[in-house]
Amino acid sequence: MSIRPILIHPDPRLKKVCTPFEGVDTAARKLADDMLETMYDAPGVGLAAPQVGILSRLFVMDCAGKEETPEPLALINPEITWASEELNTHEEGCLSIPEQYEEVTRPAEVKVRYLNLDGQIEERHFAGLAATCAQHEIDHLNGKLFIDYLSRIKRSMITTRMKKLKADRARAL
Ligand code: GNR
Ligand code: NI
Repeated sequence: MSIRPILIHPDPRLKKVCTPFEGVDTAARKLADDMLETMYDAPGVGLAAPQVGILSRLFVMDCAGKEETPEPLALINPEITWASEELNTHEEGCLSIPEQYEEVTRPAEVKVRYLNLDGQIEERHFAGLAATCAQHEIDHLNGKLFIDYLSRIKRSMITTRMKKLKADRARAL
């Protein structure tokens, strides 16, 4: 297992529509393992493949509470098969947009169908933080970031901050 560097917005790779997997092989399992390690190290509750520069339809998540048993999940070719009418507003953050938090409104509950690491079809029902997280991750696979739900002015302020952060980090190298 290894920790992979997380891309910071703005980056053209975070704007791409990712490609589905044709099947689940060792390379996919290794990528999922690395992404889980990278996510726990960050730390975060989710991580999508494009955030580590891989433009494939895979994300990992673990929304178990601090005192609960960890529940690592890897979802390949995920699709939302049902979304509740009821909406939920949650403060979101993103490992590709460090330290910026804003409220986003999304369906409160979703069902997601996907392939697990054994290549079998599974479907899960998510609510609460897990529902928000799964939708945030699927957005990443479609080149969409949570700041795309904000006003242009908020989005451009955040983008300016991130450009500065990237410049500072590059200078520190
Ligand atoms: O760690 C994360 N926390 C989070 C909080 C609220 C809504 C979404 C998220 S996902 C984020 C990790 C991340 O950037 N995943 O793409
Ligand atoms: Ni994110």
